[in-house]
Parts: sequence; C-alpha cells; structure tokens
Amino acid sequence: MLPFIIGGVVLLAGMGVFRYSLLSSKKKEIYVSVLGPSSSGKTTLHNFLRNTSYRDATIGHNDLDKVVIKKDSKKITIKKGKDIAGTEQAVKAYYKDEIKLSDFCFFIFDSYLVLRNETYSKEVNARLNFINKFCRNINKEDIKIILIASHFDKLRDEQTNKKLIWEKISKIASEGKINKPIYIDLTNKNQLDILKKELFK
Ligand SMILES: Nc1nc2c(ncn2[C@@H]2O[C@H](COP(=O)(O)OP(=O)(O)O)[C@@H](O)[C@H]2O)c(=O)[nH]1
Ligand SMILES: [Mg+2]
Repeated sequence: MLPFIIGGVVLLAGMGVFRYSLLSSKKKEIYVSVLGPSSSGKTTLHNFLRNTSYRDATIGHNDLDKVVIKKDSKKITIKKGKDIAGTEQAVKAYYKDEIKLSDFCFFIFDSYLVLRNETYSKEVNARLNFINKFCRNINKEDIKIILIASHFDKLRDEQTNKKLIWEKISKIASEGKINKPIYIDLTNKNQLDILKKELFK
C-alpha cells in the first residue's frame, strides 16, 4: 500500500502550480462545470466532487443536485449543475452556457489518448481554444480553469509523460493562462483523497 500512497503524493505534489481551492471562493455558492471529451472521466469527477453516484450522460446531459461541502469552519455550496456528454454536439449545445455560469471549470482529458492519438490531441486543443476565446469574448476573467489529465495510470514513466503531455497542450493552455494539469488516475482512492485535500483546503 505504501508505494501507492507515496506515488499519489508525488503525483500531486509534482503539479506544484496548482493552487485553486473551491473553498477559497468569496461566494457562498459556486457553479462548477466539468468539460472534456467522451470517456475522459467527467461523470467520475462530478461524482467525486458531489459525493454522488450519477450514471453516465452519453447523450445530452444529466441534471445534478446542489451539494453543501463542509470542511472545518468553512462551508460552500456547489450549485445544481449539469453532467454533459463529451460529443462535439455537446460542445455546441452546452459549452457557452456552462462557461458563462462557471466559477470553476474543470477541463478533463485522457492522458494516454492525448499522447497516442493525434485526432484526440487536436480536439482537446480545439476545445481549450474555444474556452479561452469565449472567456475573452465575454470578459469572463474570474473563472478558474482547472485542467485534469486523467487516466495517467495508463502511462509508465511519470516525469517524461508529464512533460510530453504539457508540450501537447501548453501553447493553447498558456494563451488562456491555464495552469499545468493535475495528472491523476480518477479511479484510485488514494489519489482522489489527495485531490480532495487540494480542492477543499
Ligand atoms: N484507468 C482509469 N480509468 C478511468 C479514469 N477516469 C475515469 N475512468 C474510467 O473511464 C470510464 C469513463 O469515465 P466517465 O467518468 O464515464 O467519463 P465521461 O464520459 O467523461 O463522463 C469509466 O469506466 C471510468 O471508471 C482514470 O483516471 N483511470
Ligand atoms: Mg459522462
């Protein structure tokens, strides 16, 4: 068990620049969106954030209930939200509205596919570009965009792959001042515990 825990700590400690806590918002209620391609882990992340067990939204979206998060003396409400599909139709149908509403926007992509599948990588960059441009167009400066490189367990050499993944997306991400991703296996309980500490500190 120990190597796993150490692996998890290294994984998140290594991201360094990550500094967004959902509890740091000045608002009492926040809107959290989760965007990204199909099967990247959007539903998994929603369920983790809200402590729910919603089923997948392969078509359209699922409505999510609001949830109150308490930690020590801090308390914040995540507003009702939408778990949207990962398709291109969903980009057209939902992204603008989700971005407009969002205080925090997670953009999640599969680490393995972004390295191994050029079409996937292009699609991820196109969506990040869309998000950046739309935020600029509507002067949405207060939004916190958090990149998640999921399925990181499918890759071996951690340091090399982190570098390679960032090289794939850094140009577009940096244009929108988006920080380096959190590289994670969203199905690993230890890694999720560490993520929870970061997101709700
Ligand atoms: N190995 C691995 N599986 C993951 C990870 N994240 C999600 N999954 C699995 O990938 C599948 C798709 O996840 P889901 O949350 O439904 O993706 P969505 O289509 O973006 O909502 C599910 O079987 C998840 O359990 C990850 O980081 N590593
Ligand atoms: Mg889903």
